[in-house]
Amino acid sequence: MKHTDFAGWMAQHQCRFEEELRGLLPPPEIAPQRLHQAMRYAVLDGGKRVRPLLAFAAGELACADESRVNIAAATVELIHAYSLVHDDMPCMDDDVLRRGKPTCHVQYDEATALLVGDALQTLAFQLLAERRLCDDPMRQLEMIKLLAAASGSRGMAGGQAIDLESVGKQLSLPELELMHIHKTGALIRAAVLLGAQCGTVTDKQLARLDHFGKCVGLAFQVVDDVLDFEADTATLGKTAGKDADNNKPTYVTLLGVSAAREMAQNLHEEAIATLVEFGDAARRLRELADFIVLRKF
Ligand code: GRG
Repeated sequence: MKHTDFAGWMAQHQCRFEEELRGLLPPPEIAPQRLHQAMRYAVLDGGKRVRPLLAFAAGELACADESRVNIAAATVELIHAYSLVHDDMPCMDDDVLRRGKPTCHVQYDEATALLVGDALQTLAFQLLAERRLCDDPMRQLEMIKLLAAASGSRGMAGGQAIDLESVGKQLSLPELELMHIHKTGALIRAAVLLGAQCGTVTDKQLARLDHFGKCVGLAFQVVDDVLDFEADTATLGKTAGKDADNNKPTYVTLLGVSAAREMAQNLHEEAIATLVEFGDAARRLRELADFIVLRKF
């Protein structure tokens, strides 16, 4: 990797990863063309790629082979993209703008968007089962289980269910935290752990990385709530102010903006403290934690 500054590192990985995704997705000219085109529409040319970047940073820390981390990162991004497509549908958040362009069901149609989500999710698991990510087959099986747990009813999908049930309700801070640890945090945590497990890490190091992932996952959501409240639609590339419009409990409604920012800062400090023993090997993870908390979109 040529770049030593974070911006260069990030840009180079984002660019390379885009090509990787292009190659992993089904070609647009292969039948069923419309579904394949819609899958590519939902995944390519957009998004910050925060989860893949976390996987790359954790992979670097664990001296993993980059070609293996590429696959791990792609599986997480495919699950993330599926969740955004389904979340935007009329039966859920009912939104028209995502990543600066019309949402998948607006650009195509609802039935196609539903299938796009289904097919992206299964593609993620197909890749995880098909490609060699580490030398120990048992560990690879654990990686498949990890992504399944992070995505399912005890992870992201479960968090989304709590989210839908909480509309119009007043949640306590622990309840809100529980929702977000599942809805947003589980996949972010999985990204860090999958990236690291493509390389060499001890169980103790993995536990530290898990705690790091938990802290940045929650910090990501707190910042997301603040941005939804403060930023504009053009900057975010998605409809701003949706939480208030939907009468959803958020860190901003519960704590106010400045206490929410303080909470993100505290989580950031805890995340950084968790990385101390890794020294310079954790440099990119530290920089990503900074990026997650300081981001403007
Ligand atoms: C439909 C099973 C199912 C789950 C949906 C993740 C999710 C659960 C819904 C997304 C809604 C949302 C706005 C969640 C808040 C945090 C979040 C995941 C924001 C979007 O992630 P970014 O900012 O998006 O990483 P980009 O576009 O940059 O990839």
